[in-house]
Amino acid sequence: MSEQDEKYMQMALRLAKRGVGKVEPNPAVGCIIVKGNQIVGKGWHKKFGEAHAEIMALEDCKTLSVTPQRATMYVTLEPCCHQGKTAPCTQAIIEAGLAKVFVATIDPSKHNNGKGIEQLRNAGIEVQTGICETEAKLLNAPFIKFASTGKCWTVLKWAQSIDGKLAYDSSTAIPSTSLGTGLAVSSRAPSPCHEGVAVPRWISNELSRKDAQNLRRRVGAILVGINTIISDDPLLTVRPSRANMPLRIVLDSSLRIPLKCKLLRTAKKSPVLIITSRQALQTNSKTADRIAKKGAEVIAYPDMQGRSNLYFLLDELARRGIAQLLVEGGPTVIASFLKERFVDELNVYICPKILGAQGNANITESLSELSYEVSFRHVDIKRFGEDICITGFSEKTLRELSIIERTENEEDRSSGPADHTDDRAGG
Ligand code: AOF
Ligand code: ZN
Repeated sequence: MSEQDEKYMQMALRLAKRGVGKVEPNPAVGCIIVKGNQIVGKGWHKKFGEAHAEIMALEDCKTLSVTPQRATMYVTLEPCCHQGKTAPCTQAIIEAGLAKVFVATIDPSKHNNGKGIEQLRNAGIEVQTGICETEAKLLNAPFIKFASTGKCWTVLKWAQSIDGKLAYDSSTAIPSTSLGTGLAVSSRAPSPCHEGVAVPRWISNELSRKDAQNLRRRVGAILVGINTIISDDPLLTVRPSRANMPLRIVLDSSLRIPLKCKLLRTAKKSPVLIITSRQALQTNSKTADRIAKKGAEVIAYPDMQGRSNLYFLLDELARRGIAQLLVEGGPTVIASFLKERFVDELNVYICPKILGAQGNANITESLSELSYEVSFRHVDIKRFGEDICITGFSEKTLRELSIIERTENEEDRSSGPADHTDDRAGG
């Protein structure tokens, strides 16, 4: 594999990225076709349900009036060999008469998982795998997790002040100079749910909030705790809207959700799921009926026998085929996901403000009982005006998915009890 091959695959990866936020729960895939040192076709999977990257690239060859016969293909994911919403890509590649295919990484789906590569090889096409493999796996890590384990990829997202506050304190007066109004107070957003709230006050700036919208575009469900609904009254929708809107989930163990909140007012247009306790469902059955009439679904946790309710939630999401979940707060909910180690990806917006007593919902306090460290890898830092956003993947997840290598300790554990007879560290 040459430097040039790697360059072409990097190009294909850049094309693939254009599909993020539009193709999910499918993977984002890019493809380049090269003939005689010239790029003759480019393609990427543009939208869920539409043509795959390879088909787009083969079609693209027509614009240059070049036949892809005897050409080389660089594709970021193993070509599919099944009839899905579209016809198998392997068939199209074989029929087009390509000589060689470079594949960055395997598609671990049941319908593929090496079978696509095998089909190409059986047809006499040379296939080389593993080029830019880590980048390709990172790009589709949520897809890889769901396809190989059936479990949903969990993204935790919050915006905080430098002193760790996720919201403004609604009982604190603010100076008129900062908002141009008298004593108007609110938390992160304007809230018609309760009296006395008039002015939107966000922790993060508009650019950060726009970026957070991109996260929502990727996922099948967005989750918040009931306190976030009561204090912020968020809509939790994707704007501009898309055909299959993410499921909006509220963890509300006592059924405290205000019937007039934005979420319930829009439940008929965009699905809402309220998860509560069995006790609340029994004692407030009329409230549950009213919520259901608004178009929301209400379900109760089963008896978890001491295990966290989040196990039920994640099983339920898997059952519904939801591949990615975005957890948007507040601090109690975020901490409960971290306590159970249910985090695959992190997005934290840090805003240049120290809120002191004007701040509320302190993430640092909620996390103070976490008994272990959670580490993130492949970290990136982006700037949005004067806000910054730190993103990263859970180290544990990346190891479990073999995206990064397991440590020696982990390998010891998986190959049985460690033999300490030659322990030179001396224990
Ligand atoms: C490819 N190239 O660009 C993508 C692939 O329902 P369909 O027909 O869109 O098939 C979706 C499945 O195809 C998806 O689960 C994954 O296994 C594979 N995605 N394969 O050859 C592509 N997006
Ligand atoms: Zn395909």
